[in-house]
Amino acid sequence: MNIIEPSLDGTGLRVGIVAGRFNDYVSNNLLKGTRARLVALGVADDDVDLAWVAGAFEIPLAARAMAKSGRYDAVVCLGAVIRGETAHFDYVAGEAAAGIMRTGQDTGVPIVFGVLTTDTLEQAKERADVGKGDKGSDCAEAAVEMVRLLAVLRD
Ligand code: INI
Repeated sequence: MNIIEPSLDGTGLRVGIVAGRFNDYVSNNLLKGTRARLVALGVADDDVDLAWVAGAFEIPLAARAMAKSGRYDAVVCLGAVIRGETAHFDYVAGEAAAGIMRTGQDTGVPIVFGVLTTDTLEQAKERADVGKGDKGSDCAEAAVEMVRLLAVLRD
């Protein structure tokens, strides 16, 4: 069996980030983790572009525009949808997830799903916190790994 080893070499990669302003405290912490990890993996900070959108519902459209622009090797989507008391959660979270997945499938550009879906704000804060869950950092790794993996698979 031949195992395709994962590469986390981010040298030379250009990454787009779309972040939802809704629950921006959480998004900003996710962003901190993503940015720091991208740089640690060799991505130049100047090669990372960030676009804010109103909320998770808007993320797929902006991510698709970034992916189709040809300017980015990967797009990272960051945000937080918190259940609260309303059924709105299911629509926003479900459509964001489906739209983000579809964007990757349709464009062939790796799109990373860093939209937290939690029952409470506390859970979202904990997962986003750089010193705790650091989900933003995981997203940076997933982006770089997918770019490198697809390059091998498409070769
Ligand atoms: N957007 C979020 O990113 N998180 C949420 O928790 C949320 N809630 O709870 O409603 C949310 N709603 C806004 C939505 O994403 C759109 O911005 C809005 O509906 C305008 O299209």
